[in-house]
Amino acid sequence: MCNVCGCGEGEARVEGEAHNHVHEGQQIPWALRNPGGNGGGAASGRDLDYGAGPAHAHAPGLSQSRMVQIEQDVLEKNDRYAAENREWLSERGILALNLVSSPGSGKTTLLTRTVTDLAERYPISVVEGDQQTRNDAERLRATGAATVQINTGKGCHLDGHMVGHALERLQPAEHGVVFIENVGNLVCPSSFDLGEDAKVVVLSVTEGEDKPVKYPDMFHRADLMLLNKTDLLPHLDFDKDQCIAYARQVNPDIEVLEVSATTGEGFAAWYEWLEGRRKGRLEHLAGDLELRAARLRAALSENG
Ligand SMILES: Nc1nc2c(ncn2[C@@H]2O[C@H](COP(=O)(O)OP(=O)(O)OP(=O)(O)O)[C@@H](O)[C@H]2O)c(=O)[nH]1
Ligand SMILES: [Zn+2]
Ligand SMILES: [Zn+2]
Ligand SMILES: [Zn+2]
Repeated sequence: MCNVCGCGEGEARVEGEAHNHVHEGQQIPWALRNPGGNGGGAASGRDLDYGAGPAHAHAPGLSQSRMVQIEQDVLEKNDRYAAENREWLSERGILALNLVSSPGSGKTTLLTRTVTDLAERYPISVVEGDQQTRNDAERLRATGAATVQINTGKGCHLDGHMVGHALERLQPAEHGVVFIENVGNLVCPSSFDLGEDAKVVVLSVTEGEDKPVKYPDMFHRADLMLLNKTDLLPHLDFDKDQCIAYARQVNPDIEVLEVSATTGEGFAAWYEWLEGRRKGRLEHLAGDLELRAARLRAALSENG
């Protein structure tokens, strides 16, 4: 995992931002600072299994226990930023969805269509994550949606800190929806909470039906799987039922919708899912505010 080997450190840039403050403990490269210990890879038979041991990972020169410690530190720090984002979004009644997938599954195509179709219904803005280029942000901006690009450099996922800065720049409208397009990668983005309400994993039918069991963490943590590029099914040997069964094997609660981002097939159900989530978020906020108002009234009447 990159939070052990350090590949995610040091190069992220939020578009338009001179990031000149230093957060506590940010000057890592962890792996370089703490050499020593044995590499923890274990091989059995003819296979090489670098996921064996308590860290489920391998980094040359680091023991398994040291890797577990490093990972815990990184993730704890991330979780604090994510919690701040969550609170910030929740106070404003904003629904935030984290779109994750391997590269090229169709996230940007799906978002472009979604943002265009729903622009009249509620305010939508987008945080675009990529290692390099502003291409996706430009595709989104062409629809009129407010968009901030985050380039992660060598990093292979967005983290809570980057997204916090992107939200500050974006200033998304209250009661709206923020889509976060994560870096195309089925592994690392699964570990980093961004403060989102839900993870939506986009899997395209050209990738093969066994992805949910090959990369289980991502599917385990997702609330919804969008099975994209269904327009190509007639040309492929893709076992859709097996794919869905694999997804449910790693996550019995995962919801599944079949869509085609190029034709728009299946999008009505996706919009219904979104609307349901947004209502849930707003009802939750309304409930909290009613409770708060009741407490204020009680305090007022106590004061006579
Ligand atoms: N046939 C078909 N092609 C699609 C569909 N959705 C996306 N594509 C194509 O798949 C390619 C990749 O789409 P993108 O939307 O750029 O994918 P992405 O997930 O944003 O890619 P990254 O940001 O690089 O991870 C493009 O050529 C799209 O036109 C679909 O539903 N059907
Ligand atoms: Zn990584
Ligand atoms: Zn994209
Ligand atoms: Zn910062």
